[in-house]
Amino acid sequence: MSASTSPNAPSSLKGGIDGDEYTVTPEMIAAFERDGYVHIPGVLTEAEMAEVEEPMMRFIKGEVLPEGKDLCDMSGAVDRTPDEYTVFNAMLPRRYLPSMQGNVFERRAASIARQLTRGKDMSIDYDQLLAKRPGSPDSIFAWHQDLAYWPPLEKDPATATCWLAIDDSNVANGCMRFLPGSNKESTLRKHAPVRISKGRMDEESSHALATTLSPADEAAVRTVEIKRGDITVHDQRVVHGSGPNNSEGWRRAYVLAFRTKEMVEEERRLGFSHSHNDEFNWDAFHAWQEKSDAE
Ligand SMILES: O=C(O)CCC(=O)C(=O)O
Repeated sequence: MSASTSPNAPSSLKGGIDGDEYTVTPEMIAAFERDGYVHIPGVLTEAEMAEVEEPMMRFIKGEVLPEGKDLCDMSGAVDRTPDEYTVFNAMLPRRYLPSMQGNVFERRAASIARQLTRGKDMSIDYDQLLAKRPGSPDSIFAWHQDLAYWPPLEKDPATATCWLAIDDSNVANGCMRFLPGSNKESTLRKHAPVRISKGRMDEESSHALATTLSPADEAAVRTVEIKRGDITVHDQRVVHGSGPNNSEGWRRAYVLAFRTKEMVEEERRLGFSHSHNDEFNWDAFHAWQEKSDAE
């Protein structure tokens, strides 16, 4: 075991890499349940990072091309070519590059998702590569709750979304930020499609959704700076987003979302795969939005 995380904890409570697994500490589980997210350091070693960085670069260079809307700009812009995207988003990389399946991040994140949900049967629901272009003031990932993107199905909704930093992630390059405790709110906040005003783009909406924060929320926000190889894990309800990349380098992240096996099976049965090309995706969202607007 390596990468101990709680220097003050008795050694039996220290977390860290243990082969294909990563042992999380009780404090990490408590933080995840309380705040809706947790920072877990040292999940991949520098030697292991190549196994995930190399395939990611094949997507960024355009050597692997996701179909249709699975390659998009999550800044909200809809009039750009991939070499102009400021929040470059490749959905479902393990579908488009099957050699990624079973990689070291998948294996370790699976053990983390299981422990953070106290032993639930968790499966990979989707994966995603997100890269913010250097010096891009609009590379903002709008505030949202992940559940707002997904159909409200009657199965155990537990989710552990593991966000791996490929580059050190900090305020300058647009690290993740969370509103701790928002995961405990009884109802989902209202979301609307993001529109960036630029040329003809106003008329169209992008895949991205946004909710707004009150001044009290703004004061409570935590920006979470993490190192390459660290992850944050968030649940399905915590409000989160990220600021622009004002640095000279890319801010790259590899996201693996685990949901309960029963939920993933139900989503697939209904034709929802988290592909942005899914018909079900938008139909379900609009129906649900209309229903909640009427309430
Ligand atoms: O990478 C980002 O900035 C945002 C990612 C995100 O919102 C998510 O993985 O749910």
